[in-house]
Amino acid sequence: ANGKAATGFPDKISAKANPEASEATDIAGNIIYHAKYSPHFSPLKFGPEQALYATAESLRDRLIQLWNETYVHFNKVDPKQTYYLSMEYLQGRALTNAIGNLDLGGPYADALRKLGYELEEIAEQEKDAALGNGGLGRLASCFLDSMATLNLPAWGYGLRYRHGLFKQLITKKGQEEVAEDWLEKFSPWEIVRHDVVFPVRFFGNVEINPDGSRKWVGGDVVQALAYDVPIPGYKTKNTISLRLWEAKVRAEDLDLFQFNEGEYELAAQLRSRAQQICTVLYPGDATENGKLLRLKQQFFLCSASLQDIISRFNERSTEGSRKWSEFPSKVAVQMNDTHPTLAIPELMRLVMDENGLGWDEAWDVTSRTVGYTNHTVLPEALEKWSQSLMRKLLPRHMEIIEEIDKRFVQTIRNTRVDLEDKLSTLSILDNNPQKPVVRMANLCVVSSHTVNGVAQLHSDILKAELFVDYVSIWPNKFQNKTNGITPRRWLRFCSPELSDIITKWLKTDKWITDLDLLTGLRQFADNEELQSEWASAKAANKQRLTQYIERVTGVSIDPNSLFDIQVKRIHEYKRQLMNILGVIYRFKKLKEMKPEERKKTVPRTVMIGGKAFATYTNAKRIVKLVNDVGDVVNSDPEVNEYLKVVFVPNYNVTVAEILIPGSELSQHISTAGMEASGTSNMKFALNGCLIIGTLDGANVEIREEIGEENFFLFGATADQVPRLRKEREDGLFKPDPRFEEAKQFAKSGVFGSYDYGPLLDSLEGNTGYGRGDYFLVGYDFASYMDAQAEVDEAYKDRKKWLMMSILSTAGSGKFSSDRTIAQYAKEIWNIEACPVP
Ligand code: NBG
Repeated sequence: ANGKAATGFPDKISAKANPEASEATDIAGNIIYHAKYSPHFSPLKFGPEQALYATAESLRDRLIQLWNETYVHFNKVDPKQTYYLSMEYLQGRALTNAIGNLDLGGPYADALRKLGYELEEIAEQEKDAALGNGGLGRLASCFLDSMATLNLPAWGYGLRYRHGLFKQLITKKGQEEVAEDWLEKFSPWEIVRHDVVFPVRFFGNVEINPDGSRKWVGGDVVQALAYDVPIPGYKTKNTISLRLWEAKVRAEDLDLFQFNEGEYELAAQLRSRAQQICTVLYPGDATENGKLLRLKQQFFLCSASLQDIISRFNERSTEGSRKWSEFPSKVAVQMNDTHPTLAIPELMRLVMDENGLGWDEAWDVTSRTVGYTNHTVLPEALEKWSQSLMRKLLPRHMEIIEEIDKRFVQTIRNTRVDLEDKLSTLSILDNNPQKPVVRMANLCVVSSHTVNGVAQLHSDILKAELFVDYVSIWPNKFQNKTNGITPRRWLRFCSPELSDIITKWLKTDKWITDLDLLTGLRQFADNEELQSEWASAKAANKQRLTQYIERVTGVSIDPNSLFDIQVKRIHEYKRQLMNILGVIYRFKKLKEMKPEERKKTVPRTVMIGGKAFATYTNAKRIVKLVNDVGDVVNSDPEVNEYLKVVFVPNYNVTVAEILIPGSELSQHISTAGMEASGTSNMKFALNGCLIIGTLDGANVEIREEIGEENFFLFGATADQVPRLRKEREDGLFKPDPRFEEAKQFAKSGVFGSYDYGPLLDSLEGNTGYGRGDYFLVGYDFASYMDAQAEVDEAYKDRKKWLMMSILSTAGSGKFSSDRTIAQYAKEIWNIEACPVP
């Protein structure tokens, strides 16, 4: 804060309740109004935290206004609307985004200055809303931004977890997890809707009525209460909703009799079971552990959302209720991965049991309404639920799933004798007597009108492998929708300097909503003036990152070194281990050099960040290894001028917003065929950061778009992987000497006394430990190191590097989530823009 205001209210500014205030003075007055009259803190103090909450509330007033207008408009026009069902949203901070999308950057900055603060300083007080694990959740958040910006009638539904993704601490032991609490004080961005409450049942049993219809009764009934997080579009009035459900019980569910008897725990049993539902985000990413609570969460999301959707469908009809056959022309439900699959049997149940329709009509309604997006081919991440667990928790849904399966199997038997022997994998129920399960992905494919992958290669793999036989049944069901990212958060707001340069050279800021316009930069890629402006924006971002690293890790890094970054969840298939082995090799070579030789090398700072699933031992060992290598390298006086290694703790959306703009090289080095898409690759490329990567996920398309000469490619291709794994198994693999040398050095004890044997042995062909180098680090290491050498060469040529960097941004237009969402709208949802006048 720049002075006295930090302790008390500036007395020259009078409080104003008007939310539409737009002059800086009026905004300042509105902020003061909230600080004084929103009873969250004791009076008198107006520190940065109070300023944050008051600023957010003043923006919330506007958001509510816009949200209401949008709601009324949608109600009037009654367009077909999409509902995006997702167990995860990684929203990050909201303040800068809201101010930017509402186009109030200038007035808010001025207003805060009048109150003695800088906007950035206030923005930094905000906690991340981290209701997601990684790419899948962040994608959902980018999609919401694009839906609002494109004025689409579309909403997100999710759960209001009390504790989002854990906070990662790095200690001597490696990663430690601490619960995060984004609601510790309160979130200024949510609006509770006390009038939007739906009952959700668990357990109980199915009763058969005299007419043969069925009813689910008994069990526990929990209430779902709606919280709306307004999502403003960029420079449009349209403001949509992320509706998050919270689990509650009614007052009468507390058994006062038992309570008075002193049986407090018994009396409050239902309440405590209800509270558990939204207590924590399920901490899985790509791997899932089946648990009762997780299944409850999934059903809670699906049931509450569908009841809400149906009530809106009826509310918007002039007669108060309308024909069910119209439902699919008014409603599209998109399932973000298999987590919300229960939407299928729940919609069937609601239509049949609560509304009296027959099976055929209900099936027609459901299968024309739901679409499914697949986000992974990793077998361990394809959800399978135990049939007995499902029957216990959701007896009616289990019946419905059995019936869907029976009918599907029957149809195949009648029409496709050639698939008879495939039925054991195609059917929804896996009746293996040892472990009977429901295969959720199969239920999705059978029931959805459309199934899509998230990058071209991934969608091709789905069609050629995972879902190949379904493709022969429904050739037109399968699509590709290459992921995208919002250019607002991931360029305009996180790198304002670079954005201004782009706007200046393109002579328009229309690229912010029409990202293909970036191709206009190509013609200037070797222009010296642009290059020098580009370099200075990059330098400023590197400087900001340098300070951040120093602050959170205590390591001082050289802002003139090459900034090389790999940030994403820690997973063996993403091969952070290959990265750090490469670093170990580089360190060893540097040690062996004479001082004058070292001087000729390109100084590098390697930054690695990401969270490991708490029980994923090898992932945690990788975190530990990176930290140990960093400790040794960074304190080695001979080498640390040329190499630094930093583990960036607690990687999240906010940290990404600092890292990505400051990066020059980023690593997307998964074993080909395993990363469905990746989305940080798009963020880095958009920010002019070059990629070293394999032909995997969206890398393939990024390389196509920005030009192969601007991409450092290495590694096996997806189609070679099965053969290479086999050769590795059969002992036919001849390792590159560099690979052996790096492993030996890692094992030698130079990096401390921790036993890295089990981790490094996973890279061996056939030891009892790992999986015989399943991820092919050994095979790809040689070409990886060659590509890294190319990187060093390219970096020495400053002009060339800058040109490549500009071309990278120029070629990133395709990866706007506006493009992705426009395609979903047209090719899957069949919805149209509905702009608020
Ligand atoms: C992840 C993939 C990523 C992809 C995101 C978003 C899951 C299950 N999948 O490659 O691993 O970019 O989804 O589509 O989290």
